[in-house]
Amino acid sequence: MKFNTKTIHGGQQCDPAYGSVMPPIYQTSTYAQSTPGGHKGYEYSRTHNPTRHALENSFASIENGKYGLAFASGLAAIDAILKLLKPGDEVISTNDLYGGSYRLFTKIYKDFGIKFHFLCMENVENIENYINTNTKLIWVETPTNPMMNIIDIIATAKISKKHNLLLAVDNTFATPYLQKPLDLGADIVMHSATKYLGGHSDLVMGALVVNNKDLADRLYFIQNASGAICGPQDAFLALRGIKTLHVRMQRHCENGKAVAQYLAAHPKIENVYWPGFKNHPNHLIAKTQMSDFGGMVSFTTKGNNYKKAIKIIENLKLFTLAESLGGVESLAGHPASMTHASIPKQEREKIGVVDSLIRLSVGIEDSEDLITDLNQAIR
Ligand code: P1T
Repeated sequence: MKFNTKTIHGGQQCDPAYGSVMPPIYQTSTYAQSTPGGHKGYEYSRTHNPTRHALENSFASIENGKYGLAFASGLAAIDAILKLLKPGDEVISTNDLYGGSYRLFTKIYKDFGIKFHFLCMENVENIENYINTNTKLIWVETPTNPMMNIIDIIATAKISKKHNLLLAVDNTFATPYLQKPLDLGADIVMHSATKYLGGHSDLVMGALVVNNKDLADRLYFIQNASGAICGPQDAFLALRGIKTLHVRMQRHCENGKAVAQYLAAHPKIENVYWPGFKNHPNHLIAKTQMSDFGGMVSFTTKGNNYKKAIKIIENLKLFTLAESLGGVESLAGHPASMTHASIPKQEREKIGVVDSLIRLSVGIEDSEDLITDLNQAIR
């Protein structure tokens, strides 16, 4: 099955009870048993739920993986990965990543005895300098949030395999429409399904997909033991969202390109971060591992002017100022005070998250309207 077909049919079957084409919302916590253990495959909804199961199959299918897991949020999915580790273990992570992931690493798991090294992975050779016998996991986000850096997944996977480490890739920005980390050698692919997979800004959810049975069993154990599962209503909504992922992503990419090109030509704009530009430092890697460049664009105002950046954000009418991304509607955010506020200013600025940085999640409206809106706000 090819990708577009998988978004609609992958891992899915008509409901065996009445043939309903969409999986019913099994809004139940528990399941009748005829005798202890005599059930139809479902005992308790923290462990299994048919609607969630259909979604987990869909996650696995679109990421070309064998096992999918759905969680209550993207961070709950990352939390499950970190629970594979033990005190004393070390993690090597991208230094430019979602602020909430950084907060989970440094404010929760650091206190449980796990050591994190944050580094620029644009030069993957850098990773080997930090590997020692305690290293267990490499954490990669690509494209990165919000600087749109690209990390070479194939090259990183070679290093992780050589040293027998796990490689986890946060594929939230790219989605499997653009990039399939498991095919490129990653062990775990992770999503904030809140974003493009759900696609309509109406749910909060996380996803993991793996190929290795032992790893899947350990993660299913953690999912059940810790209990950060998503509910059946949200599973239904995510399934519905995934069915249009390919058509939405196509438009996100077209509009992202139009907006990035408009901004790059604007005299009041300093830097535009979008991996589709030929002069983006990792453009060639992006071209190799992604099929297009996505709908996320970040930019700074001329002279790194914070006040002007805030004025632009306040003046936008069609772009809504809000946290999050990946919905059909366009959003604008101010990473320094919003999504990345939990990263200390000094650390933030080292990676380019300056106070004048604006991040756009370019939606699937008419691009002319989006550009008209940006134009009036910048003017
Ligand atoms: O919000 P949640 O579903 O828990 O997902 C966390 C997360 C993980 N990884 C990436 C790359 C993300 O962007 C996010 C969430 N990001 C935002 C809310 C945001 O506006 O950037």
